[in-house]
Amino acid sequence: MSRLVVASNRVADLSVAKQSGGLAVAVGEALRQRGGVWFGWSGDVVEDGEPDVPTTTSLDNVTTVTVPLSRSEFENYYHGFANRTLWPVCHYRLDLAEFSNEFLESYRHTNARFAAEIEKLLLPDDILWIHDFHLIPLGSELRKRGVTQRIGFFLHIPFPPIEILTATPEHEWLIDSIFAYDLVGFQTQTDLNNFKRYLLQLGNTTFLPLDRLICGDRELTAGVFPVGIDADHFAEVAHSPQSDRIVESMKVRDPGLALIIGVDRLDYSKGLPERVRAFERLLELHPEWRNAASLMQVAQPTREDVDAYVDIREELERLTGAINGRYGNFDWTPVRYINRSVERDRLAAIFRASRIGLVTPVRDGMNLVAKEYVVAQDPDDPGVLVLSKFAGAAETLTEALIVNPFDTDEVAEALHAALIMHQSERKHRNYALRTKINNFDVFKWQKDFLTALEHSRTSYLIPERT
Ligand code: GDG
Repeated sequence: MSRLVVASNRVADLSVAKQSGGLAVAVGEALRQRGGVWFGWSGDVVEDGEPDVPTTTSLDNVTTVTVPLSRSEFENYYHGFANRTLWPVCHYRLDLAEFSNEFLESYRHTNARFAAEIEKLLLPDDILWIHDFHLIPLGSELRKRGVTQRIGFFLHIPFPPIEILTATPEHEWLIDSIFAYDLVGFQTQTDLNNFKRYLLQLGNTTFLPLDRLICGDRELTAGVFPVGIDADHFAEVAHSPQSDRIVESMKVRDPGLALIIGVDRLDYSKGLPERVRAFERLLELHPEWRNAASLMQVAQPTREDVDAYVDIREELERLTGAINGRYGNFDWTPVRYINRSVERDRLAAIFRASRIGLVTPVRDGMNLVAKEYVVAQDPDDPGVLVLSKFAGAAETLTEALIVNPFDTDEVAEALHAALIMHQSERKHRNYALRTKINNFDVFKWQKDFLTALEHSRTSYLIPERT
């Protein structure tokens, strides 16, 4: 088995990976099985003139190598091209996208710098797995340096339709750089179709069966690899003695209250204002839920240096305040808004105690919260998942109540339907969803991607190996 080299924006601490979620566990497991290196940003920013040497730590056969960003890289590469250009473009939000040559140059330059660092770590038989929008051109930068090993790329966020992508200056360069990879993976068929439609319209790609794509002298395999969760572990945490205690104390504190739970980074892609409006509409259309149902929204702060994130936070706080002022009373708070991170164990217990998991992004690559909510339920008396059709997860989780997050009335009616749903239907839906989530967990995702990468045809094989 080849050694694995992973590159992603951030690197998980492998000694505590279980706490940080499934992705870190799955990548960690692949690295431990094969031995290898995990490369990424340390999270530190160094000022001009300060040393920016990599930090290396090793645990058994896995080494993590992290580098700081310079102040200018942090502003222009990370908070610039990644967060202010690519993130909004890939979430269909051209209105929020900022285009600047300085951002683009820094994005290219930082990826080139990372490539130089990674090249030093490589052995001839390694395979490389690069993650997400921060690092799209990393593969082509590695190729420029003569790297011939197999390289795969996985995009965690949506691939937008051509009509949106072509508004991005230098989009041809960006997409062309994907052809440096041997395998490119997307979350959904929609994303893969968007990618292929872009290539079709640009007209310089030959399409072969099994999504093999030829452009110039390069061959690339494209595929759909929906990311999953560590389902067994999350279900276990949700049913631990500590969770039992949390669930019990929540019942004692608010007897009979139907809790609707939302958990998201406070990001404009997650549809949070739309969600609060839909809950308010539920109270208008079905007043029997006043004093009887509450929306609990955990909104972990994120990217607070970017204006659009300040705006979304203010809008959410305004809406929450207004609805609580209008409907709340001494005994009942309609919306409980928690603007900080909650520990993972507690989250699992809160999911289990909630009658509805409300996951209504206006655009989302996959959405892992939807999957976590389902497996945290008590299979004999489960809650209901209400899921946006614009989450990648909706492509497979078809037994959820699928809604259009922009249609306030539709979401409100879905909430009502979920709240009155008979136990037998809830069990039936939960069983079907749980089976899919268990069968396609994060370990299968990791294995499927790496197997496909190892079997991908590549025009970069070192001559003596072909
Ligand atoms: C990107 C794509 C894709 C959230 N709040 C807290 C907390 N969380 C955890 C959740 C979940 C994770 O963070 C969020 O994952 P999502 O999938 O929902 O969203 P993104 O962060 O946007 O991730 C997304 C994903 O990559 C994987 O490919 O699904 O579409 O955008 O695990 O539970 N965890 C804790 N406290 C919180 O307050 N501990």
